[in-house]
Amino acid sequence: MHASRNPFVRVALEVESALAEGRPVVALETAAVTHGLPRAPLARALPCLADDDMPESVRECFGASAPVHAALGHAQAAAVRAEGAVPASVGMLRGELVIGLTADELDELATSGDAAKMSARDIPLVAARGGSGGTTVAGTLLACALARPRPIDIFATGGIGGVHRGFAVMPDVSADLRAIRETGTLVVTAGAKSILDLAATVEALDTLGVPLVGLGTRWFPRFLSEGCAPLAVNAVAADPTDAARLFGAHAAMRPGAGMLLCVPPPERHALPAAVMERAIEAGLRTCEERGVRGPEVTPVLLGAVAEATGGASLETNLAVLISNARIAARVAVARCAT
Ligand code: PSU
Ligand code: MN
Repeated sequence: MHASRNPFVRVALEVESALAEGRPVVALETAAVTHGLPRAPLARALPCLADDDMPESVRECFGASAPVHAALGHAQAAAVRAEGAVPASVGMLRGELVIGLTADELDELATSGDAAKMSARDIPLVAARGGSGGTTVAGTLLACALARPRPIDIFATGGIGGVHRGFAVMPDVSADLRAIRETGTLVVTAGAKSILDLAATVEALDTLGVPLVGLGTRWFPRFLSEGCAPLAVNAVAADPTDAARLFGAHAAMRPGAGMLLCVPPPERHALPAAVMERAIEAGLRTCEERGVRGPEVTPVLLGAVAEATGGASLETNLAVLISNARIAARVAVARCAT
């Protein structure tokens, strides 16, 4: 008797074979593609593409006419491949949760006019209606758990959701936090998005018992800003191989629980903290004026911050999303080698 297939889930053959053979796989979210980035080409060349060590295959994704949200999806997948791992971009197309979107499918998702922003709770609802959507961290973690023949245990994002500022008045806490606790996957992230209350977010992760590992840092990073929040991580990984070692012990002893690998933004591309903070305050005012609530808060804030920094935060966000995909792939490769 063979296991029954889930009619709502499709695992790409390439991803399925890699999982079956114990080769490295990295899951990638698509809420940044569908809801986190502008749907137009960049106004100027992306600075991180000029880095010496940037793979040519990643550079090629950002043609002059390519809308940046679609380019990012391709670039993250190319970044994972360049490190020798298989990318599993996650998204829903016409009611089917796809784990391992092809380049054409990524374009279909990027150009879909009514893609939903899907956290875990939304995925079955959108599936039942035959809809399409991008997955948040929580949504992508659900896909990691549903992957066959075994779950995907490494995943890259830009910055996780968390506890929003002003939560005493409006308790907006991202479902990402609980999903990380409940899924046995390593999440590679530049800390939590600094549009949040980072101290409260770290406290919430502490309560949930999610271990924070810093890659070459003792402190929780500040997403796109340089410098660190004065919030200590629980362990420091010297390099991706060391991170794989720490995660290996975690996975063996706490199966079914997640871990965060906190990676500061690439130094050359990080924003001065004061610039970022002013932009976030402007963004929070925009949300207040427009009465933005719920899942719209994060995309509106990110957009307002990009506007207030003249596009600089967008460039840093892209650098972080690409860099985290590469680092996640290095950890996945190291994990499979041991
Ligand atoms: N990282 C980014 N850009 C993004 C996100 C992460 O650099 O747009 C997305 C992730 O999908 C994350 C979501 O799960 O923002 C958080 O949304 P919310 O605060 O509504 O849970
Ligand atoms: Mn929220």
